[in-house]
Amino acid sequence: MRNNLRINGERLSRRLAQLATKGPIDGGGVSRLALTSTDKDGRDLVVGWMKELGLAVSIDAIGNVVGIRAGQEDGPPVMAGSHIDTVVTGGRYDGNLGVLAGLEVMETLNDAGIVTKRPLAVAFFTNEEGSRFQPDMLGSLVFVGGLPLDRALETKAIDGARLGDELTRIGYAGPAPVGHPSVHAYVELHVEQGPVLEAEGFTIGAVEGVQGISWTEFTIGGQSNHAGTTPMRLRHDAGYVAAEITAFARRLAREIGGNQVATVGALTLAPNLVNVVADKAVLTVDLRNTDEARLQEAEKRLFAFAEETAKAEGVSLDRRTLARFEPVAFAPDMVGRVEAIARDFGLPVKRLPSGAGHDAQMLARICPACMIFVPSVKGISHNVAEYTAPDDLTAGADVLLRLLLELAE
Ligand code: HGY
Ligand code: MN
Ligand code: MN
Repeated sequence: MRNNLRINGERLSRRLAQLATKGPIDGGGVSRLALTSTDKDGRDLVVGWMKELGLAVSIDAIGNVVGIRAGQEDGPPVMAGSHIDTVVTGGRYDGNLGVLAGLEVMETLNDAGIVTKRPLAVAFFTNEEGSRFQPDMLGSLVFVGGLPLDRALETKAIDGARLGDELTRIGYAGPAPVGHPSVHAYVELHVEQGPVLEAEGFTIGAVEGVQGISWTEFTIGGQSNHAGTTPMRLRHDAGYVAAEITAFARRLAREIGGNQVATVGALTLAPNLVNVVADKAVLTVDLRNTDEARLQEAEKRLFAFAEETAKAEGVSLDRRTLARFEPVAFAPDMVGRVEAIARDFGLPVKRLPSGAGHDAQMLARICPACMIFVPSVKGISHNVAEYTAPDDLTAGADVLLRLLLELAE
């Protein structure tokens, strides 16, 4: 009976569409930055669904929300989860799919009258995206004891807000303690957000791990001056140094090759005027690689270049690490199960690393964890055009259902 159990794809797609009405933006995307009022709206909707499904909902002191479905026995739950905060130009699947597919599994089990031996849980973690508050995966990092709660609460947003104040403002500073809760195993269903599965004709990704992430913020202090009267040899142009670092990051990724990626996603100049030499520049550099040694080499070369260029231009240079996570490998036997279950369902499946960071990489610190990917059309994500076909959503959620049932027995 259990082997024939499948989720209700219609119902899953309906929930995804409903959640996407919280913070909707043109083009069918979503803007639900962590701990904003739209994040609260999304949280309230999902918590309401958790309660409707009979889950015992707990909210911890960093705003992580866990809905528990009782098993025949007590003990650490088998958890499905992800995040419902998005980037400003977000799609409706990134993170949301993993949480709503977890709910769909619960409802499917409710409909079938199945009670698993171990308890099951569905979780969403605070500030996975790391767009508003850094680092990314902040909530799950606190959940596993990787970041002290009081430090996390003091985190300042890019808009200046204090994380703890925002948590209180939206009513999600919960009573549950944080740090090392017991979880039996963790499975996260997520859209690939890259081009591999679609390009190679696979439906399921058995994710072997997550690549290393290095986020650095550079602050450059120059001298504002008249754009017309100041000879080039007398300039201390913060904007020029920021541009050099940006171009260098691209060259660096090309030279290192392999999986190396480099992104300057945020760049602000001051006073940001057409006829004034910039006296201040703030930019972020996102470096990633599946190989830790290569990632360290990339950081070393970037920092050396930035320092040299700043010195030659006679500007000051400060550097701040916003996030730094080494590559993580998922539990090999669980990766193997994702692959075997996909094959069982007749779904073409491929093993691959994750280019994006995920809460699963934090849960892997306290329990066996793995991820299931489904294809992203044209590999697009962090973009309103993010899309995954309903059949692929359903296929991924069916693999999640089967794996959770196995782990919960
Ligand atoms: O940046 C990331 O990889 C994720 O979207 N937080
Ligand atoms: Mn995500
Ligand atoms: Mn994301």
